[in-house]
Amino acid sequence: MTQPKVAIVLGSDSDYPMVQDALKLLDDFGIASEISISSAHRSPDRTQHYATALEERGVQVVIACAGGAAHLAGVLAAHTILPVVGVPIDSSPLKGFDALLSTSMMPAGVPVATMGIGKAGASNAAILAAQILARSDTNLAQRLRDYKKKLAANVEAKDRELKKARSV
Ligand code: RP5
Repeated sequence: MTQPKVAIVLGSDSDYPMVQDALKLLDDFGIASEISISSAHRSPDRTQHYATALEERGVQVVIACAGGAAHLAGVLAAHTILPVVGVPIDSSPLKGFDALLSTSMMPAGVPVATMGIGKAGASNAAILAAQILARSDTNLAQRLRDYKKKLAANVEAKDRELKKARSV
């Protein structure tokens, strides 16, 4: 089995639908990843052990997704020197605003690179992880350049479609 370079950690199985696009992006970029469930609050020992083993297992970037009073990204960041990307999940009555604040407002010394709330944030976390890995992988860097070209081509195609639809 290929050694994972990116580790995605979910606070709960209920967060899984939010990261499916992100998993596909990592696959499309050819980045080996793993996904696990570990809760900073419900399974603090598991979370600590997982975080401390990441570096020696060859993982390069951690993506932590959690909702509510989300301490998962911060706790992982407390136990590793790997870059931790946090994704606030909109699973609570506060619709992710609580998770956004608790993931982003880290004390000085323990950074969490916090993305936007929900699916878009999870996808951006995957792209950011790819960008970090691409600093030492020229093939991956080229795949990221191609991805950006595809984004731009999609906008132009939509622009053409809109103009066509309005001209009939
Ligand atoms: C957080 O609580 C999880 O990350 C999830 O977003 C939220 C709800 O978890 P469940 O009650 O659905 O397991 O820890």
